[in-house]
Amino acid sequence: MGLFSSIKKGLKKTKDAFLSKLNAVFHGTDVSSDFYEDLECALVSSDIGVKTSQEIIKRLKERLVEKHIVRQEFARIELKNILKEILDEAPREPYKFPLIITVVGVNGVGKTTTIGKLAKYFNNQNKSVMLVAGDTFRAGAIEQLTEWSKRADVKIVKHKEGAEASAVVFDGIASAKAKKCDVLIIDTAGRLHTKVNLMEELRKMGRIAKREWSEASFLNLIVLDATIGQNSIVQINAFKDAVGIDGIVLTKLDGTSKGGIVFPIIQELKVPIYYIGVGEGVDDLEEFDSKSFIESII
Ligand SMILES: Nc1nc2c(ncn2[C@@H]2O[C@H](COP(=O)(O)OP(=O)(O)OP(=O)(O)O)[C@@H](O)[C@H]2O)c(=O)[nH]1
Ligand SMILES: [Mg+2]
Repeated sequence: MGLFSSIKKGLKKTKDAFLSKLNAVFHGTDVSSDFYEDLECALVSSDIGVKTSQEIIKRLKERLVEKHIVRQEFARIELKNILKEILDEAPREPYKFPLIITVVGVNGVGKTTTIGKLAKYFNNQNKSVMLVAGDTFRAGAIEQLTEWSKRADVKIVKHKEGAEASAVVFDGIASAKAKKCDVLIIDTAGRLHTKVNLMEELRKMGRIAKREWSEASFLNLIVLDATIGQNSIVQINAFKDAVGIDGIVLTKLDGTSKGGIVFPIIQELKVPIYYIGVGEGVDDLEEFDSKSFIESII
């Protein structure tokens, strides 16, 4: 499937919900006094959050005055432009190799699946990839990552269940350096952002990685389940404070109408979204692109 059609398919539920709310607001000819209030309600109920919805309304009001717009059809075009501008406020950094990606997040959000997809994504770009089975805690986690390594046809470094996660990272880096890998992707156990000792374990993994491969570039990606909506903001802030977050992967967009969550994530936190997950298969990962995202929902 082409890039655009795959994103469209993944965002269909978000689009259907968003459009029906917008159509209920943009039903007249001119922008009336109730218009902004109705629009704010539509935005807030589309998971855009109060703060970002108010910011969008503020910008829209200014824009319409500036351009002398009164017709709803033109206001709608301006709204689309503003939504796109917001998504461009936290751009992704280009990759530098060798690259160590540590994938973190709460339980069950799609970390391991995303790693499988990322492995295939880099492999397709002729990068040499190695996975590190840093989730030594959950039963079956190592086998699950091993399966993904086979599916994506990449190398994996693993220890036994119960081993110390930092020790696996240490070995993974030694092996990746020896084999001159371009990308090392570290799986981590799911953890509630409120668990202080587990956050300390993540920090330790990060310290070891930096010490052992100081020439590499580092990317901490948090995986978020899009179906949880507003709670994503809380999770990002907690992981950001504990280990630092460079970017986001938003998974399970295919199963939810809550895709509007990307707006407050970017507008309020200024953390870039790197990828979106639009299914359970190895190819169901797309680079986040503001233009195709907007075109897919509005
Ligand atoms: N529909 C859909 N399902 C997904 C997506 N990404 C992951 N999943 C599913 O989410 C479930 C959990 O995925 P995992 O990759 O095991 O999640 P995890 O974060 O590694 O889980 P823990 O290691 O237990 O914390 C699996 O059933 C995946 O197939 C996605 O983009 N879309
Ligand atoms: Mg996992």
